[in-house]
Amino acid sequence: MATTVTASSRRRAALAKRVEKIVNTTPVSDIHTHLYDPAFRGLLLWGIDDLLTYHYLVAETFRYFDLPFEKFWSLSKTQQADLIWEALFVQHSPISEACGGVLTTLNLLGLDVKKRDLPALRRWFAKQNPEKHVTRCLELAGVDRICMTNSPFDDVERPLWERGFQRDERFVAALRIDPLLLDWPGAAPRLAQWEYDVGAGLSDPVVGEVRRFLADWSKRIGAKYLMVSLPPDFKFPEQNNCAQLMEKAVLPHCREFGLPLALMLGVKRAVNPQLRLAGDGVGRSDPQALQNLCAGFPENKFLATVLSRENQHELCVLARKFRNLHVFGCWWFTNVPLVAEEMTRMRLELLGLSVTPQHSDARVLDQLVYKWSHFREILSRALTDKYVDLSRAGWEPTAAEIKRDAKNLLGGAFERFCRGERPAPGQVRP
Ligand code: HDL
Ligand code: ZN
Repeated sequence: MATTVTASSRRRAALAKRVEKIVNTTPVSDIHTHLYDPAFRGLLLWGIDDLLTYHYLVAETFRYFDLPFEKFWSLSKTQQADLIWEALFVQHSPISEACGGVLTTLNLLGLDVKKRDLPALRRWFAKQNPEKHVTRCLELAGVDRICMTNSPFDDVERPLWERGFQRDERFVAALRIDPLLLDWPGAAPRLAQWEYDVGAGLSDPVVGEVRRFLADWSKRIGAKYLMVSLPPDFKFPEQNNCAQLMEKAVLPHCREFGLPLALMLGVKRAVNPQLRLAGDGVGRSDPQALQNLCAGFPENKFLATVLSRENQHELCVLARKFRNLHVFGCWWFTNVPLVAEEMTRMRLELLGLSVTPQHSDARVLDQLVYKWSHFREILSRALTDKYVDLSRAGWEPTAAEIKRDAKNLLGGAFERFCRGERPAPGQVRP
């Protein structure tokens, strides 16, 4: 018995090594981030102080001190980073995912973290060339395509798109439309200001102008998909502006342009407004709304991720029912090893390879390095276990098949879903 166990554990170890090597060398399409083309200059965050003042760490830091929120916000970024470093890395071990991620990134950048020398870290980053640092982080993370989050309602970002700039082809645009759907009374006057003939109502001519707005911006940025984050109580169909605009303007626009609509469900905005970007929370969504959309609009393609751990299984089962639904990412509060591992295994076991198990949601360039390093470990473990299960039935995956599967999961399935391709019967995709 001992001999058999040793032989099978040796086989597993050999397979694990092969899978890990393939997963680690398969380039990733990161399908949702808050990073920006370097042409956006200051909007692209990078370096140690941006890493430390990431809103995940801000939220965690406030748990360790009674500093008034407004006092913290009045500090400079460096002063905020000093407080965060002291609280989360010096006075306590940085064991949370967001803190550990900072150390993974610094370590993979070749920096010595055991000295706990923040000034020395700052000196290193201060010497980096921004353009070269972009390439270094992408190469270290193994990411060759980044989807941005682009909003015409962002007053800093909009003028840059209106002026036009030389695109970095590694950065792909996605059209974010939360204000349009979630705050129509606030969005309508802005569209009117941009010379779209809209009043507050949703008459046919107004809907036509909203579609012109969506068409103009989809073309201007070369949108890969449209996206919106939605509250836990999102219902569809519904007699409200959100559902009406989605049905009458957004979905027809997506069909006309052949673009997926990404629905990010379950976010409770401003649960604690004093935390600003760090103040959002999570709520359980009603999967019926997504079911109604997928069933009611079979010609539309829906990308979906949900924020509540409790919704993950329902989302996978829904994707089994609707081939126009593509599940993606361990979003935000689910992007911690315990939950991400559970979600990834659930998805492989319920959806096979027709899923995009992760996106980074990175807000700081350097985060790509840790977010993809941590997830690749999870994916390699889960994939290896699935291949071991297959090998027990005599099915040994070839290296080419493992490469094909990894490519699928790290962006290939997403690209095919966006193109709307489905292999003809008997045609095996590369
Ligand atoms: O709405 C979103 O796209 C979320 O990802 C929020 O931006 C959130 O603040 C975040 O960064 N999550 O990781
Ligand atoms: Zn996001």
